[in-house]
Amino acid sequence: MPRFVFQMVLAAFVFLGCSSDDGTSNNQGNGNNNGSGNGGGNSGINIGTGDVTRNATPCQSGMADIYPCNGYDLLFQMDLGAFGGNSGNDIWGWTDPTTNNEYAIVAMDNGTSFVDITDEANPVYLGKLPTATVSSGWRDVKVYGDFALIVAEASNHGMQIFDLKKLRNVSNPPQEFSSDARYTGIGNAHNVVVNELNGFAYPVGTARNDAFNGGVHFIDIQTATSPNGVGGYGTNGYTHDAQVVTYNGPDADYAGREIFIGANESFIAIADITDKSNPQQISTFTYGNIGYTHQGWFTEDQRYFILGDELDETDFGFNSRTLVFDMTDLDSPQLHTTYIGPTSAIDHNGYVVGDEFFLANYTAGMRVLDISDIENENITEKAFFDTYPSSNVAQFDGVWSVYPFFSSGKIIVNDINSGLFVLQKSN
Ligand SMILES: [Ca+2]
Ligand SMILES: [Ca+2]
Ligand SMILES: [Ca+2]
Ligand SMILES: [Ca+2]
Repeated sequence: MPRFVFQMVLAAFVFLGCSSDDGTSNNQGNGNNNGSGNGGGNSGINIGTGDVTRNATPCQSGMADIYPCNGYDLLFQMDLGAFGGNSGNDIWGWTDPTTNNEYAIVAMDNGTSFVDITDEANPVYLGKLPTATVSSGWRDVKVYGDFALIVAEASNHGMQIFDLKKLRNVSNPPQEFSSDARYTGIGNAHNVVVNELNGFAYPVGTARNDAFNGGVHFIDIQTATSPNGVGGYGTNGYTHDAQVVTYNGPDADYAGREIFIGANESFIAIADITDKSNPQQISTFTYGNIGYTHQGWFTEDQRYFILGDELDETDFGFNSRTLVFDMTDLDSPQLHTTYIGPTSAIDHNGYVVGDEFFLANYTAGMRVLDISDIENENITEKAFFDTYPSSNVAQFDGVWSVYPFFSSGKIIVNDINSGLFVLQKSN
């Protein structure tokens, strides 16, 4: 979310009161790794107990315990207290390639927690990696191979690099973890993007006055514990969030190229970043009733890009609006259709799996959209699980993000107010 809005809305909260970052400081441009972890074992941070708040509860007659639902059951919930957190934010997942065990990586204000969700009847909270510097309401995590990459809007945070293989043998959980490396060529960052195919991490939303104007930094993580900054792209200014793909879509002009699609606050920017020393703008485009161009994701065929604007609901008063662009020609994308949801809640992060779009819809919870007929502009809601039962109003509460990529079909959700929910499609 745009931090200026979040700060206005929640300025009274203690967890933001300690954050002084304004997006204009604490970056050192294109520096390199300092090679060291962040110490650990004695941060004094509350790592929590890992207590399960709610056990398995099927969705029956539209409810799972107190949660409105359709088509998804609750497997278990661990609230923020289980992790010693004060506010939840991003979430991602890791599947151990040797055991196929599945892990939730749960980001929050004061650190990142790791939960083995393989056996939903006996989830194991393994431990927590504290923030590298101070707390922040904005933390973001992605995975490359066996490593988690973690950034935050905390002064001088840099990018933590955590070897997930350590989760295989935790003798006395939960424990306090330390990072295995930390890239300090950035300070604060709003998000981090990974191209899983080529071993680069791309922090975005860094300081607006840094070497790349708060755009994107290119960090070679092919040897993950030795991250190396090799450039960046700032032609289009500040990037809030992005996706980077090795392009395999319909525009033959860019076959096999590495393509960056940035959500740049008031427009979308597409660039060819294959040559890290000479990235090239492809196009920029915008749309009507713009609020804040927030985050988007390609359909699997890379023909359509599904975009969330985070402030259009509050600025214009319509229900949840998600925009779909036809990207057949990356040089000239076109607005294809607009999806309007059933509630007034704001749309946040969204991800595509097959013919489904998993939307983190703040106070309306997780929403699952059927995009199988997106070509004919037909998008319909097929399921939901509402982790924020008290309302569906347009405010920054409820689901921050959802990770729908586990092969087991488990869906993990991080709710700002009530932590980790692990869900599964109803039988
Ligand atoms: Ca994020
Ligand atoms: Ca919207
Ligand atoms: Ca083209
Ligand atoms: Ca709700």
